[in-house]
Amino acid sequence: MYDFLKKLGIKEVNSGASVGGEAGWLETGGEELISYSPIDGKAIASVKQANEKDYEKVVEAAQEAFIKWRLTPAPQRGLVVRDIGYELRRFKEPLGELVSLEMGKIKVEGMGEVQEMIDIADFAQGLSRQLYGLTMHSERPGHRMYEQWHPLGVLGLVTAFNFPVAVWSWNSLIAGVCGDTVLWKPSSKTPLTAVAIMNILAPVLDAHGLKGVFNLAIGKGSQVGEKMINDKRLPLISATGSCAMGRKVGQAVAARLGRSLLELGGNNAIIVTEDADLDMAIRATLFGAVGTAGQRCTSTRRIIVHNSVKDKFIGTLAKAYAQVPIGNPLEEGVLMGPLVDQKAVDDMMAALKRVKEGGGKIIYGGGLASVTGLEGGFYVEPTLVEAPKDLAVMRDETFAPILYIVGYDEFDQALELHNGVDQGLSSAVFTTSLKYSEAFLSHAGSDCGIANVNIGTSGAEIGGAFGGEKDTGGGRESGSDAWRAYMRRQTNTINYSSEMPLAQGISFDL
Ligand code: UN1
Repeated sequence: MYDFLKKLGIKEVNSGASVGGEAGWLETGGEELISYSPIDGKAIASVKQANEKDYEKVVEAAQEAFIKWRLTPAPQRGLVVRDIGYELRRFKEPLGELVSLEMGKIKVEGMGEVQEMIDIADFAQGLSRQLYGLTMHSERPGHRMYEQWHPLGVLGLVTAFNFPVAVWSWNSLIAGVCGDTVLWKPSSKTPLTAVAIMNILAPVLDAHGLKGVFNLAIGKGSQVGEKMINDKRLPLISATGSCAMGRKVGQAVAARLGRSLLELGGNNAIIVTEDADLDMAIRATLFGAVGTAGQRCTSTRRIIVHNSVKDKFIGTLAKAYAQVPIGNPLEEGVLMGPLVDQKAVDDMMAALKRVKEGGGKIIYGGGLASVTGLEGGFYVEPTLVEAPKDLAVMRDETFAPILYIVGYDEFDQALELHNGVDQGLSSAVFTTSLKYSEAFLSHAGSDCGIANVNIGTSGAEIGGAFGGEKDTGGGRESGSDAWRAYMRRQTNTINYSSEMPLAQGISFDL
């Protein structure tokens, strides 16, 4: 066993459900789930999953805790989150390493992910004193109007494998200062990072005497996930994953008139104009498309490049691709680790088959990559495709390092191609022209939730609201005023006069 696993309290067999604190682990009754590392395909450790009964216990604990937690003053809730931030700082390296081991991103990216957690903890603590509502001028004399934000209840949180810990923190730490309690179902591909988080949290929760505020239930869809989306006791479901998953979650939650916050697929493009700084564009593209082996929601999947610079762009990028060190993500110097599992490899190969059928040309890569000593791992080559404008597979999000390159002549045409997909998460333009950059950011420009100039599509800071439009689901998480999704707004009108005037000037006297 790796040393960092011990530091994080990972055992050979771990409980899959916790209601917080050292003693909060449940004796779970579900099936055992083995977590395999994509690095070598070998088992790391396992989790005894939660079954329906365990799920029930965890929801009840979360509900019970909410009754008290919602009355704890928000700045005091902020202090708990602050202490979680301190612990995350202490465990940044081992947790980053575990993320790397369990999902395959390179160690610096794993640590970067933990840094996002630390940053959001700081943000959330500040926010705990700034959950502001507006005041309005009443149209009636002697009346006052204002709005206040109340805690919502138990948040049901479903996270994906690719950011197994950061997305937990964006949701849980913000929801936590908002006065909600949280029931977390992590991806079954990354159960151990979830166990590690609960272990890191345990001493903080114990020190503050908290149980049931931050809860975990690792389990099968039928025993945990399905239950959550249909459970009226969870007023908000926040889910990250594919568009197909989001459609299912969104419909189930809507059917019970619950709220959902969806952060789904992206099909992120960069427009490279004729006057762009190509060196910057290439560097951003490389990180965006090859980083995390193309497994970020924000990964760059399409380049829409002006035809006058297309060949140069492709030539330089192909050279850069040939130099990408592929291998064990825990080793220094490696820039691309494996895909998460065999299915991800199969999906990539199926997409490349469709590329060929649709008349696309593979300029670089396209195959599996072998790493000596790690034959059981899921390594692929980063792949560049020169694509005709109407290549059907380019419209889908394939969670793999495939980058489609399309040429254009007029900027309007580039925008049309850019917006001509179902997803709307992240986007960027590389240009030195004010005209293009403003057009890209205008109402008629990018239709995505994130639009950048001379910055790539991935690697967003936590301070902004994160999420996208169209099939990306419309949800916003993390910074700015994304906290509002985790609270309920109440409009209050107070009459301090001795009269009873009605609004809209209505008279209703006998
Ligand atoms: C995700 O892929 O689900 O902007 C989140 C980024 C990261 C978060 C990605 N800060 O790439």
